[in-house]
Amino acid sequence: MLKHERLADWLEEIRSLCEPDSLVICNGSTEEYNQMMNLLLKSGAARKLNETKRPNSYLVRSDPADVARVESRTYICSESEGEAGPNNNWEDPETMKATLHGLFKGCMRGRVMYVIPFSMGPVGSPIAHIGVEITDSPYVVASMHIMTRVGEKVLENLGRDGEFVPCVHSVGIPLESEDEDSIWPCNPENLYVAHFPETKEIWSFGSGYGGNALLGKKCFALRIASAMAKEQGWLAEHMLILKLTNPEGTSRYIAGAFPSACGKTNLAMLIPTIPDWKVETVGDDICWMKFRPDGRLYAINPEAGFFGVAPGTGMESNPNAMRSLEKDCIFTNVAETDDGDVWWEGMGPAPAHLIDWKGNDWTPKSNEPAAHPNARFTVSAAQCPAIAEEWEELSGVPISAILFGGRRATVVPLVNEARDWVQGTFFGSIVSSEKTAAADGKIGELRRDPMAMLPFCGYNMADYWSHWINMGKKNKDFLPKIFYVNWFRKDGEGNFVWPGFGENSRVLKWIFDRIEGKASAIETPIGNLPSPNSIDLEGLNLSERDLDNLLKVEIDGWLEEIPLIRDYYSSYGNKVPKELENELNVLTEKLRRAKKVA
Ligand code: GTP
Ligand code: SPV
Ligand code: MN
Repeated sequence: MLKHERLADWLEEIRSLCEPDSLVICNGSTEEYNQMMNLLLKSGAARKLNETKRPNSYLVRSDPADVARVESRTYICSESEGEAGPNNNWEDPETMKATLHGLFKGCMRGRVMYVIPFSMGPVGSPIAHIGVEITDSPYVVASMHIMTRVGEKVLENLGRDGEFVPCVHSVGIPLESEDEDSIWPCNPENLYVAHFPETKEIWSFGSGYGGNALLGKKCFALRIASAMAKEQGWLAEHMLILKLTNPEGTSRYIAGAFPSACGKTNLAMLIPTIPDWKVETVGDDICWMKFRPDGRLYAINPEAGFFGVAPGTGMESNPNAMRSLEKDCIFTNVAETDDGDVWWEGMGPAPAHLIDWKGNDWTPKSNEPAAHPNARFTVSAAQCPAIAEEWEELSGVPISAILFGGRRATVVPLVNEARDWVQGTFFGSIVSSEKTAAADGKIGELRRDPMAMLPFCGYNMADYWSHWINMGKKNKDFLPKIFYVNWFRKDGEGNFVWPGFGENSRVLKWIFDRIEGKASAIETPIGNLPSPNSIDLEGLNLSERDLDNLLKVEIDGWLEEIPLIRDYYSSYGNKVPKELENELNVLTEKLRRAKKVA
């Protein structure tokens, strides 16, 4: 049996609390995966897709009330409210524990308690960490197989007393003997996604979907890991990692933070439209970074798979994603075609008839989308044709540039280079973005989402900014360059001005050449913008007017932004690092001067 005493004791504690019928320790095998999928087929939650068209793949439909992360029910339970900060919902740890114990008491009756030992990061990497998720959902077990490294190798690595993050999950619906199970059991009225950063524990109740339930992802790899990273001097970020190679064969690694459903997967898998440049994928959502003794910042992708947004993904926009999805996939809340394949908005022309994500008939005349806007695919990263050969390198890859971005129709230019790490941290801290369907709430509303971490920072955001500033102070020699990018500017008619997707390679090229000291830039009040003609626009049909729009310094727009940033900063009281306050003052001063001259 288990040689790790603390793990064994904890399993016993949770077993006696949740009262499952039985307990299974998962080994991560294909057989186990197939068993889980068979359970989902039997319950009606999953359908097997056409074996010829989409081998070994499944379509799962969740309950329509359980389709995205629920930020309003996500808690950081640190000792004091100040430590959690205004960026988080806070509850006193003891109070939350009492609530959770009430909810979890007997919650797995009639069900199996699965125990999933998993590693975030390649087993044995000095940047990796181990977790153990307890769950009563076969969908979660199957998804964790794809998204993390599961099994005996992890237990071996844990040994007798290794560190692990305990993660407890239940869909929150016990099955009494006479009950018939729901197809997708969940308990939205009593939903809690609770984190205890001091004791490094995660408890999640009532949802079976995505970031609420696959606890290795946002809960561990971002919220708990960000707290660990602060204590231990590293960075846990909501970032993609890509490898960019120029025509001469020189490669650089770039990380990029964009809010949920704002383009990380797409950028990570991009196929350049400029000749002889190459992008390969290291990660598409989460990035853990540590300084090594050589002074460079090294990154790993702690995940083993992609849980990507399906709508908008097509052969036009993201062929590498489409090719990753040809087999061995789980699709959740997409539409089903008459021949047993999948479809979603943005994949291509709509078929004349579909079964929509809720299981209803759908035709192009229907008023609602066929796939839920937050429909997702779950697939092993190894299946991506553009995966970089070093994506599982134990020591990680050295990062040369960090990008911050969001969805902004105005004000923020296509690309803007920070003069140094402090200004780069300032850029990250002021990112705002239009809300997407990845979380509950009003779509399109502009909100601050600093470093794309607003929903994922496991402690006070202002302390996190200080941590960023400190990381830069300690390691001055080879700091990555930082850029603020925006693919989402719109014209007066509401159309995107920049074509985006593969064309973003033009911006990546400029960034690469800035790292190499080749491309030129002009100093402006807001940062270093590309000088005229320094972005390669060869072969792109972009009008002079559009280019001006993309690269202009909107002095009035920025001046209007200043008081909003000031208000946002002051919501953190006096905790905002003085370096960032200073950046804001310098920016204000420069804008005022520029306005006078104009
Ligand atoms: P999470 O998995 O939620 O963290 O999201 P993500 O950041 O990986 O987002 P993803 O790449 O899946 O993009 C989500 C949406 O943004 C899709 O609908 C894309 O079509 C759209 N998108 C991505 N890149 C671009 C771009 O360069 N331009 C435009 N206009 N849209 C884009
Ligand atoms: C996000 O919302 O940023 C995601 C999807 O990557 S989820 O795993 O559901 O959080
Ligand atoms: Mn994400």
